[in-house]
Amino acid sequence: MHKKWAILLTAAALALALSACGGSGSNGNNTSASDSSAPAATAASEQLVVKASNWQFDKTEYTIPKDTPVEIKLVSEEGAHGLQIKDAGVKLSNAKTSQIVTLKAGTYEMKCDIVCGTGHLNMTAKLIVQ
Ligand SMILES: [Cu+2]
Repeated sequence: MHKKWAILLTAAALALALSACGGSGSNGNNTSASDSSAPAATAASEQLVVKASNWQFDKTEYTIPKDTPVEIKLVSEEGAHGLQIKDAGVKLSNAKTSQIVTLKAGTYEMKCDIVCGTGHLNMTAKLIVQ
């Protein structure tokens, strides 16, 4: 319990410090900005796992439903690879392994966007949204 109070007091002190040096007169609500532990608001109803190795993705075609939030997840099983789906605005790597997208029906080109070795140019696949 003491820890909890200490955190609350620290937060209060921070809020005071921030408002003291603000001076803009705006009465902005900063509480949400400090709440980094909350999960992302958008929840994906489906997940697509794309596994990458030297030098291929685990499938040549992936299919996901249209107009549905889908979490696209890149798993690099071997080597360091990226996954780019340009028309979907998706860019994944070991630094950022998943992204939620809601796509319209169509066929999207997937490729590795990290120069990963001799087979790099072969690392392409199709994402079919239907
Ligand atoms: Cu590559």
